[in-house]
Amino acid sequence: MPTRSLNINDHRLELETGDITRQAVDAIANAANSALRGGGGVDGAIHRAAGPGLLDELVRRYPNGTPTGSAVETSGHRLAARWVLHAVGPVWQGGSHGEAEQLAGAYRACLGLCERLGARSVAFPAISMGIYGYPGDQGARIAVHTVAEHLRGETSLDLVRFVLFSDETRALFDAALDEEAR
Ligand code: AR6
Repeated sequence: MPTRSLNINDHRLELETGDITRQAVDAIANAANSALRGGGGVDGAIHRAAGPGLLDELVRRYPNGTPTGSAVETSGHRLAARWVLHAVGPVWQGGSHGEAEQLAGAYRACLGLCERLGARSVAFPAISMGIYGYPGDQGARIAVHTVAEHLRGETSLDLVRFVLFSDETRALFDAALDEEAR
């Protein structure tokens, strides 16, 4: 599927189908867990591509991990990206346990790190929408809306790209972008 984009105040919000570990952007976000010690899904793929230095840095800098709804940064090690933003989305528990606010918080924490680091471009996976079981339509809507709101404000970011791993997930983000552009 071709890349799609929406311009917001001269900043670009893009949707792409692919593998986030191959992105040549300033920062890529990781869908991590609170322990920050690696895992499956996109977390496993990022650790494999970055090499063992990534886990070493996490252990050294974040011995206690980070709470759900927050994010921390490391360098990109062997990745093309300069930074990895390790975001912890919520495990879906039915929707009445603060999941929506935690998911938005995970995206916002990464966007805040980008501002602090001076990143001009960042790529996100569909946080919580795999192993953590977040319903796709709601998860995509929160992701796109949280980023769009951020790009409407003061920002150092020129580009925010969602890199979706399957056509199914991509379709959910396409629908969310349609809604946001209305
Ligand atoms: N590039 C882009 N997206 C990917 C890639 C990739 N290389 N690989 C998978 N995805 P998940 P979660 C998609 O399960 O739901 C780990 O064990 C995937 O298809 O990776 O937040 C962590 O350590 C899905 O759409 O993350 C945590 O314990 C999306 O990335 C837990 O999983 C997120 O799926 C986090 O679960």
